[in-house]
Amino acid sequence: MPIHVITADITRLGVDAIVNAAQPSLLGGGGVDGAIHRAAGPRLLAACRALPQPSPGVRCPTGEARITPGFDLPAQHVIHTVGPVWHGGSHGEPDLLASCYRHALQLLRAHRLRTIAFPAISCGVYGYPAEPAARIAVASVRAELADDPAIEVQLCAFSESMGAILRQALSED
Ligand code: AR6
Repeated sequence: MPIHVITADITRLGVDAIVNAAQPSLLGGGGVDGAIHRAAGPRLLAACRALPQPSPGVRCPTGEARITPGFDLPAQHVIHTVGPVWHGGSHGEPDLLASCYRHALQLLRAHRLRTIAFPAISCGVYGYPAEPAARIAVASVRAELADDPAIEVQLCAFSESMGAILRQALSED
């Protein structure tokens, strides 16, 4: 179960699926979400709009994931997940963040895909501190994939500092 840390623009990666750190509406936003929608083209927004809404305006509850094609992206698919907004850490944030990684990998498997790249979910606009978020990313990917050597995971930082934090988390046991 290889896990790699890379520093890159996730929209450039030709993997089976890139993960989007979205908001519950799945209708786009700033940060990596905005970058993915721009690079994927307008068909991505149309595909997101077409997803069912379990409650008004919510296509993906926090901690869950949904899959669409990648359209104009080099990646075949986008797995949209909604990370928790950081409210100090005692409002279920760690469990919800772990749930994002778990659900994304479960969708990857369900669609018989093999390679996936994750951005640092919740670490931008949603304010999750980078070090604990990186430890959760590594631990939840390891836990979910312990029995699956076929899946290849890239943890994709957008800055050298986030890359260093992810590499540190990966080196801890
Ligand atoms: N490639 C890889 N990582 C990126 C890229 C990129 N092109 N662009 C940004 N990042 P954020 P969140 C990093 O704010 O905190 C949106 O408006 C970024 O440096 O994108 O989960 C949504 O619509 C940071 O480390 O996502 C939601 O409203 C990480 O991606 C909200 O923001 C996540 O930052 C979600 O907030």
